[in-house]
Amino acid sequence: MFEKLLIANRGEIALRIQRACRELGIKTVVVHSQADTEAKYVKLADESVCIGPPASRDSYLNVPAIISAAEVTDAEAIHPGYGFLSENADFAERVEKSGFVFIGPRPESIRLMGDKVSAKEAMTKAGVPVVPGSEGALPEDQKEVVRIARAVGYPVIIKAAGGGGGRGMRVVHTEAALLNAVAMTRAEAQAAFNNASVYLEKFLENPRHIEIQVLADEYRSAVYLGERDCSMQRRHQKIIEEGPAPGISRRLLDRIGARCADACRKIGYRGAGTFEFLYENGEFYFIEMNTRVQVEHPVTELITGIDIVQEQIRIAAGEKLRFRQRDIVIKGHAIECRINAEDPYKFTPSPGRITAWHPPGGPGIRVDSHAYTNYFVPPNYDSMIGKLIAYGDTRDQAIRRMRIALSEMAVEGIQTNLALHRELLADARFVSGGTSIHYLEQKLALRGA
Ligand code: MV4
Repeated sequence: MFEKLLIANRGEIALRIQRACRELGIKTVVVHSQADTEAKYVKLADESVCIGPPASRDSYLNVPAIISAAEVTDAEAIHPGYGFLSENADFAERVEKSGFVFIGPRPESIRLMGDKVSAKEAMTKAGVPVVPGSEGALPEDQKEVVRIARAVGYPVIIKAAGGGGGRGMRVVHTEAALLNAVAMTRAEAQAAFNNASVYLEKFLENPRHIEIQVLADEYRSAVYLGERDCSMQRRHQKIIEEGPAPGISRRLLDRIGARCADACRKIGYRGAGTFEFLYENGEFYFIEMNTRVQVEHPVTELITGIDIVQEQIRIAAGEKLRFRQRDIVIKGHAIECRINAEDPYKFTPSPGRITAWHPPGGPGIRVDSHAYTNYFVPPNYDSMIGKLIAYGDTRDQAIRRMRIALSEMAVEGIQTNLALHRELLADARFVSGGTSIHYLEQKLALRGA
């Protein structure tokens, strides 16, 4: 096992990774920007290195500064967390070329999944069901594009190969609108991702977003750790995640999970990963794979009893997976509410000093946060300041525990979305379970009217 690990991230996930390291007996180095110098989790690390000014570009995305910090502190491995450099194949390569271990997949796997066309191709080959659409990237030939869209059937969606997470997409309802939409998406994709490659899919009108968590080791062993339902989102920002996914049969979920684990073995995937699916009318359709630890990983940790961050580190250290599929038992239900420093109605960011921080507690409650009374939420980064996770034997118990936790929790000095969470946990449709990816935005539109 490593003696010392560098954390190339900030906020709650930097603290989460520290905790995993501490339990594994690994010393931690945290790199931080000038905006995060005073944060408690920075002081808590064994060592810290300031790597630049507040702007992410100059600090958390500053590859040479991060590599230098690993060199001067004699760290052996680098954990990228989520966001920032976590899915940057060039970074993973630089880390390894500099003699450090990257806590994550091989750079080739990150690259394969970073290009959504090659990701979809690989998954098709590996037997994972994908959304019907163009075979690979759309050709230049306009007649061909028209023919492909007709064969798929309207509505269709045009997506950028270099996009993902909702960036660079366009829905097309009629043939009249097709070629212009393709040209526009291409131009935007070229500008945003330096990659004009686009592809086409059948547009699913009212799906749910279900994702499968996997772990795979160097030796082609792979397991799936159940699923999460992440349909409660606004503008591609997830707000609530839960697992298991309500109302989907375990038989169907086990079948898709087994396909994902099998795909990991086939492509030689290593580390933690997440297969994203759209789920509609009883069918799963692969859209993307994330090659990092995800914000919502605690949902899976609570229903499987597996520490995903520790397993990431063990896998990167060359250990074999410590469990087979039959050892993985999904037990109970977990719900996560993302706590954001933002206006609960207008969603504008609300950075500043937290004058009072009262986290909840009690049976089945987990709070993953780096915040505390007097913590200053810097304006330079994502507005998420913590996660509230409730576990119960049943979904109903998890909901009741989450409601209590939300009623206990208080944050003063900044605005938060706690009021929105309280409203959603009381929402009859949420309580029934199984709402689509459009539900929250539809509800908010009604609330605004
Ligand atoms: C889709 C889709 C409908 N049909 N693809 C958005 C984020 C990116 N990961 C894929 N996305 C979508 N792809 C087809 N063929 C609808 C979405 C989508 C969405 C997906 C997951 C979670 C939230 C979403 C919100 C709007 C649209």
